[in-house]
Amino acid sequence: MFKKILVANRGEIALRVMRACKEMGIATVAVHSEADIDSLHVRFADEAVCIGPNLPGESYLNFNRIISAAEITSAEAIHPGYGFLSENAEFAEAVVSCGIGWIGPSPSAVEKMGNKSVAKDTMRSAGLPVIPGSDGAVTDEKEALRIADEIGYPVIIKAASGGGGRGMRVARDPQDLANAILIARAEAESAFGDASVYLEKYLPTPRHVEVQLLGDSHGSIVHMGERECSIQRRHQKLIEESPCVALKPSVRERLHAAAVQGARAMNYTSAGTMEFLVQGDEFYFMEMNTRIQVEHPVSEMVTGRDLIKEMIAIAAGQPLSFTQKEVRFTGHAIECRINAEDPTRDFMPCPGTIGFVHLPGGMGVRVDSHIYQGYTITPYYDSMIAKIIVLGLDRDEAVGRMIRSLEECVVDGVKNTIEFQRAILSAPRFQRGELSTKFLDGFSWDGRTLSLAEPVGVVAA
Ligand code: MV4
Repeated sequence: MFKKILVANRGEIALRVMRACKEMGIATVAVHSEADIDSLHVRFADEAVCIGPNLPGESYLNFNRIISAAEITSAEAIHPGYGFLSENAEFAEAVVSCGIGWIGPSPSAVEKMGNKSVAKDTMRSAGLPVIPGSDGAVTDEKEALRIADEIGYPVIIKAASGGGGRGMRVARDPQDLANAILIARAEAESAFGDASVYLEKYLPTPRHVEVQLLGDSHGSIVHMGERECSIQRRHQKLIEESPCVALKPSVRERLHAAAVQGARAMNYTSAGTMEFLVQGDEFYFMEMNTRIQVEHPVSEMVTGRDLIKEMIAIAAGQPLSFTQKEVRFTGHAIECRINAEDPTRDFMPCPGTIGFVHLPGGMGVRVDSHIYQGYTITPYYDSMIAKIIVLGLDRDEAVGRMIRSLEECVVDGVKNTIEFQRAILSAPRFQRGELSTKFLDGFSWDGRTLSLAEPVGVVAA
């Protein structure tokens, strides 16, 4: 096992990784920017190295400085957390070529899944259901028109190098399509340096359901169940839960089996997530994330297993500590992300110094957060300040427990999304489980009352 690990991240996820290391008896190295000198991850670590100024490019995204910090401190492995360099295949490759352990999937898996069109082709070949559309990228208009005609309108154009909702465009008819392709290609070129786009049938009210996977270097693949992440705003997830209430047992079983089959086809190692769109009883592979995700605690709560510890053990060459049969699913977990943003001002980030803070506790409540009284949130990084995760015997208990936890929560000094989250959890439609990726389309919030637009074609569990 590694004796020392460098955590190439900041905020709550850096703490999360270090907590796992501590429990495993592994020493930790923090890296930090100048802006983060007073951050909890720096204090929490056994050693800390300042790697540069505030902007991510000069610090958390700087290959050489991070690898040098690992070399100086004799760290044997690097955990990248999420965001920053976690899905950068070149960085993973650089780490490995310096003889440092990479706590993540192989660089080739990261690269393959990084191209969404290649990922889709890979999973189609592995026998997974994919959304009807083009085989690979489309370049000419004639071909696009022919494919759209075949699958029917509306269609969606996605950037191959996109993901997370960036670079998408919907076309409702053939007149729309030619224009949409031109715009999508131009946007993709300027945003990702890659103009390639692919086409698929547009699903009107899908649910976003993802499967948590773990693979070891001995060929074992297990799933840790699914998470429903349909409640999002501008492709930022706000609430995640497990299990997904919309899946009947036979569909859930097929979904899990498909995800495992896909991971097996690419000899996947480490933690990963396969994202699907679910419409009715049909599910379709969409993307695979080759990192630990923000919402991973939801799966930890329902299984009682530590995903970060497993990632570390896998990177050290150990087999998974359990088999699929040993994974037992208990109860219902929900996570709310709390951001330092003003929901009455289009979720504008609100940096500032935290005054009084009280984070919730009690039975079945987990809080993953890096804030403390007197901590200053800088404008340089993500605005998430806490994740509240609850476990209940069933969904109703989890919803009640989350509302109670949000009511207990006090974060003075910065505008935040606690009240907004409480309003969503209290909405009858949320409580009935009538979720889709359109849940928040057209909502309004005045700081007290949440109004949701009329849903179309969304059904409860
Ligand atoms: C779709 C779709 C409907 N039909 N693809 C958005 C994120 C990106 N990864 C893919 N996304 C979507 N792809 C087809 N064929 C609707 C979305 C989508 C969405 C997906 C998941 C979570 C939230 C979403 C919000 C809007 C649109």
